[in-house]
Amino acid sequence: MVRTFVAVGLPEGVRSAIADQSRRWEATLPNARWVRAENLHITMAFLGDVAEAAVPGLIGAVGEAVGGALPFSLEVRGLGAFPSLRRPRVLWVGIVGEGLSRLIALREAVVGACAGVGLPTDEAFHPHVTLARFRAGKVEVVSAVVTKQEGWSGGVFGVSEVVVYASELSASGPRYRMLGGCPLGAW
Ligand code: 3AM
Repeated sequence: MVRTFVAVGLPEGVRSAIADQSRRWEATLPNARWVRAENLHITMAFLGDVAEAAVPGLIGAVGEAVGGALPFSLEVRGLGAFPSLRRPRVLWVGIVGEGLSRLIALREAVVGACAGVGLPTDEAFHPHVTLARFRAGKVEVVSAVVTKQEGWSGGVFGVSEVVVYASELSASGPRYRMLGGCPLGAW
């Protein structure tokens, strides 16, 4: 079995902008587990354990579903917390920009493709990039950082591919391995 998810990766420039800024936020937000720069991404669908033999079919179905969409731009901007600012467990950067509706449509296509190969997901989609996880986030401190950083931007970038990843868990945190890339505008 492979622990699998489908995501939009971020280019190196955006990942390092977020990672550099995260180091500053770390000073005010201790006791958090920060996502490593190379792991920053926008999750579209978490599939959990998938049989190894089903992976090529999954990549093919996602490729078919997203191949008809044209590339578009997004911006990573502003901070927020899940499930809420009153109960912060996850700190995230938001996704904005003219491409947001395109991302939502792309996600629908991905979810449909996954369901088509017997891997349904029924979670709501909240486009975000996870930055850090807290065991018990200090509500006031997290709120202050989120409010102050409302307008912070990690940059604009082009989305031209959806990626199927394996998430390998270990004591030092998850490692994400690309199983297959599904380019936009392929047909
Ligand atoms: O992009 P983020 O970090 O929000 O939280 C996990 C991460 O999302 C999520 O899948 C992404 C890649 O690991 N994830 C992990 N386990 C999950 C689960 N059981 C999950 N999402 C839903 N259900």
